[in-house]
Formats: sequence, C-alpha cells, structure tokens
Amino acid sequence: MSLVLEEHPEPNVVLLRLNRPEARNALSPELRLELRDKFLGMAENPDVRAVVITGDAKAFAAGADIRSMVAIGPGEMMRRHDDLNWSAIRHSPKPIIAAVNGYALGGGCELAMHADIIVAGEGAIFGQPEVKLGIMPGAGGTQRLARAIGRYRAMLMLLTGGTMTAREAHEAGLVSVVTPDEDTIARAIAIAATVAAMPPLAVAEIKQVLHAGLDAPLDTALMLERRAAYMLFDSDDKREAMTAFLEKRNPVFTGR
Ligand code: CO8
Repeated sequence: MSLVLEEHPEPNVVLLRLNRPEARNALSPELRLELRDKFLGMAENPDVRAVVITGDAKAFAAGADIRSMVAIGPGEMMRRHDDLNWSAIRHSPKPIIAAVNGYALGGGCELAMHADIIVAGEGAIFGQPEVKLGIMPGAGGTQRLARAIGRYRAMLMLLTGGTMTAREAHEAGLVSVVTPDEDTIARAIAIAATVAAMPPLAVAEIKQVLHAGLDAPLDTALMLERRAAYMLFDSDDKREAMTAFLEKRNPVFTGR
C-alpha cells in the first residue's frame, strides 16, 4: 500500500495524501522516501503547476515516527540522510499548498512550513513538541517558525512543547487561511487551481524570489526581485497577458 496517495483533482494540480492513518500520518523513513520521490518527479513535470499536500481528518502528520527513532543514535540519524528528503520538498519549483486538518506536530508542522501557502481547518493543531521527547526540531522547526511568527511566540512553543489552534496560528502568521474542517481540502485545491492557471514562469519566479529574498539583506533581495521582474518581460506569457487585457479577452498561456 502506498504511503503517499496521488490524485489529480483539477488540471495541472496534484493532490498528495499522506496515508498512514493508523499512526496519525507519522513520517516514517519509508513515507519520507515516497514523498521525496513524488516531489523529485513533479519537479521535472511541466504539467504539474501546483501541489496540494494533506493528511486525513485526524492528522496532517503527527511528526517523525517515534518508533523508528527510539532506539537509534546520531550515527544512524546521519546515515538516514533525511535532509535529502526534505531538500526535495524545499527546492521544489512547484507552488505547494498544505491543507491541514487535525494535528500538525513536530515534523508534521515542519512539513506544513515547507509549503508556500497553508490552509488550515479550524480544528487544526500546530506544535513542535520535540522538547518533550528530549530532542529538538531538525527540519526547520526552530528557524521557519521563528521567521513565521516571530522569535518570542516561537520560543514559547518550542520550549514548552505547547500547541496553537488554527485561529491562533492564523493570527500569528503561520496560517494563510482558516476554513471549516470539511472545506479545507476543497479550499486548498481551489487555491491550487487558481495558481495553476497563472503563467508558470511568473509563478516560479515569485516563489523563488520571495523565499531567497527573505533571508537576504533587503538591498540584495530588492535587486533579486528587480532582475526577476525584468526577466519576465521577455516571456510569451507576459506579451499574451498584457495584449489580452488590452483586447478585453481571456489570455491563453503557454508557459513560455
Ligand atoms: N510516531 C509514531 N507513532 C505515532 C506518532 C508518532 N509521531 N504519533 C501518533 N502515533 C501513533 C500512536 O503511537 C498510536 O499508535 P497505536 O494505535 O499503535 O498505539 C496511533 O498513532 C494513534 O495515536 P494516539 O492514540 O496517541 O492518538 P490521539 O488522537 O489520542 O493523539 C497525538 C494524537 C496528539 C498526535 C498523539 O499521538 C501524539 O502526541 N503523537 C506524538 C506527537 C509528537 O511528539 N511528534 C513529534 C515527533 S518528533 C519529530 O517530529 C521531529 C524529530 C526531529 C529529529 C531531528 C532530526 C535531525
């Protein structure tokens, strides 16, 4: 049985469902490999223009699989090269939308934070409880959380292992949209479909510049933005979009 199910709910949109409901979608080494392969495959596929990742009603993902970690030491952790699995998601050129219902804890919260947009059902719970296990986040939980919600709120969560509701996470800046639980996936797919219908070169540049620029000095980031914006003036889709606007018709994008 596949640990990551793939669906195609809309043109150019892939929906990935984590499929370990019996373990609250805990990210076992096998599941991570499947997830990595999916993202590497999608990166090369021009037909994929947006990705939605979700779990089930009870859990987006309850973190790394504790059973697979209880007996191992740092050498085995290093040999697993989990960083390569995360890197396939982190470097995905495709826009990623996380549709979060239920628990997004530890590695599950980190997985959500690998997305570009986070849609959360109102019952979703976010947290980095690693401290309670005598460890700490290792896939961006300290860094991405602090960047998303600020160091003081992040530190409170990280040091106490406390959680945030979807509404608190939204208020803090971790969640893009809060929906009724039953609408989470549909809303995420609708957003993905909207993004997938945009000119792909512009989408790719916006994603890359926003991420790269956030960690660069402002002048450098603004230069990155300017250069990418100038580059897009050479695309067929820019010519088509502006011409279509002036001709009062819908544009037809080719991705060139
Ligand atoms: N790993 C393995 N199994 C899990 C996990 C998990 N993270 N979470 C839940 N399960 C399993 C349970 O063991 C249980 O299995 P069984 O039925 O065989 O007993 C089943 O899922 C259902 O769980 P519960 O009965 O506990 O379900 P509840 O709905 O009552 O509670 C919770 C759900 C709140 C999600 C609860 O299961 C829980 O607290 N899970 C653990 C959450 C956690 O601590 N996550 C952090 C893990 S560590 C991590 O993610 C980062 C590691 C970074 C390492 C450093 C890298 C360099």
